[in-house]
Amino acid sequence: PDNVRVSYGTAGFRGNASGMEYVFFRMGMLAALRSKLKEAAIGVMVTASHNPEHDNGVKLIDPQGEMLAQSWESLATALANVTNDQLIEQLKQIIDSQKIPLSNTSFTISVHIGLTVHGPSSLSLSRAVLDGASAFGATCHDHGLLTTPQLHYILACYNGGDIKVDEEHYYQNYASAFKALLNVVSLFTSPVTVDCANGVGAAKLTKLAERIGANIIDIVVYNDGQSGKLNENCGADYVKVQQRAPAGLNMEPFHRYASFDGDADRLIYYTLDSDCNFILLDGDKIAALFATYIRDNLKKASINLRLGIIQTAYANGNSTNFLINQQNIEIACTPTGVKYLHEKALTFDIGVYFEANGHGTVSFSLFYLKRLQKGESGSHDNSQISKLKLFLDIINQTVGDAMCDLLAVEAILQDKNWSVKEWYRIYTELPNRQAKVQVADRRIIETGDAERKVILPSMLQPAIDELVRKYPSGRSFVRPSGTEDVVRVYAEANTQENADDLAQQVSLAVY
Ligand code: NG1
Ligand code: ZN
Repeated sequence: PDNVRVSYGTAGFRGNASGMEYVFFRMGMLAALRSKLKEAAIGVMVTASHNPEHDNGVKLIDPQGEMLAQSWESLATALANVTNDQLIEQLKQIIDSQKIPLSNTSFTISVHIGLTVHGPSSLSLSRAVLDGASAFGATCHDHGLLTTPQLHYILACYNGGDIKVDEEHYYQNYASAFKALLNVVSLFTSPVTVDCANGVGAAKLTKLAERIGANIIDIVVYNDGQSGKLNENCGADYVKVQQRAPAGLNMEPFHRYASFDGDADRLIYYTLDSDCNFILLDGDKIAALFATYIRDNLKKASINLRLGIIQTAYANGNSTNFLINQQNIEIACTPTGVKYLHEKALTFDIGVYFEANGHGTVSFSLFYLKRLQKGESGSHDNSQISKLKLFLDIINQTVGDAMCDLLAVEAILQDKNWSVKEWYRIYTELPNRQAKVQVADRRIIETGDAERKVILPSMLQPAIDELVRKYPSGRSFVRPSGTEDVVRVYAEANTQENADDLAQQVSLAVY
């Protein structure tokens, strides 16, 4: 449509599902072209992640399971926005500018597709992707329902030479890795309840839990989609932003609860303390748990490597203080969007990266693997090294994966003999608030310093600074959302009242 402009953002294209077929069709074409260029299979995921049921989205996955290269995001945007009359010309332009060898027939174009919802709109959108890819003669592998990280995993295995890889392979791989690690640590005693946001994660987590065995881990699936709506009053985004449990969940103090988002790439934990206060253990706390666990085991094994945690501006100020000042761990901050965190993580031997909303994973360098192998053949006690090697196997390094991250958290807590109480007490979060403001054009706001400062309009940052000064431990920033037509506001301060107040004041300044 003439008056509609879409753009490939941090989550690909996302929006109201109706009338979006043309975008999905064109992304099928683009995936086929990219496959030809890379001589490797490309993935296309159809999902609206944590967004409401009426939305949908599409994103491309590069050969090793990583996000689409940034240089191609603008090609995706250009292709999605031309009129039908201009489509062929735009495709030709991409083929010429990228030097895509279409006449070379020695490689068969291959596109893998997954989706997270099985409704009519989702099916017709994934059909549009298949049609677009087939238009370039692609062999399409339609995997049907998958979590987003499962498609990333399958694609990486496929391009690594395992062309028979399927969903079952994923369960076998992570279930056996988890069982192997638990042979080294101890057995479970208490269940973990997982809110699956009424999304695809419910069925997939049930399968994974079956492969592991109920005698090893007791996973109780909540919000399996039988009665509730996708992402409605539930799921990781709801719990994180609202700072409350999913609707209807009866919680008991110090039990472990977790939430996935709709496509199971985000994970957060929560519990109640003895006074029944709601306690959130978000991406920051998961990152702190992973990083300190890896660091402690490396230390015991006398291996000295560069470990870093990558955060965004949304990381709680007290998590950053704890990691830098008490744990002496190196921290880097990037703009929002996993691709930026992932890229930065690769500059460390071990890069632990999480967005506060629970999306994250760990990247291990080849150098790290070599050091582990060397350490293993060395003379000293190598139980730490085998733990580290087994821990590595339960991490999905391609992308943040709620199921794998859940197994990793559970394994670490077991190994440390920690309940959720010891975990949440490693530091206390500063009270915080997220808000959003509807403005005429969110793009007039430009940010710098990893989104921690507003550059334009020039009078906004001084106004924020002045407000922040009024609140002890105050911090606040604003940025245009990459997935919604809003400006997001974040504030933290010494008390919840102050954090709420600051968020409101800053929202007014934006407005
Ligand atoms: P935007 O809408 O740009 O804030 C949200 C999340 C990101 C990321 C993307 C993709 C927050 C504050 N923002 O982006 O971290 O996960 O969605 O899904 O959680
Ligand atoms: Zn998601």
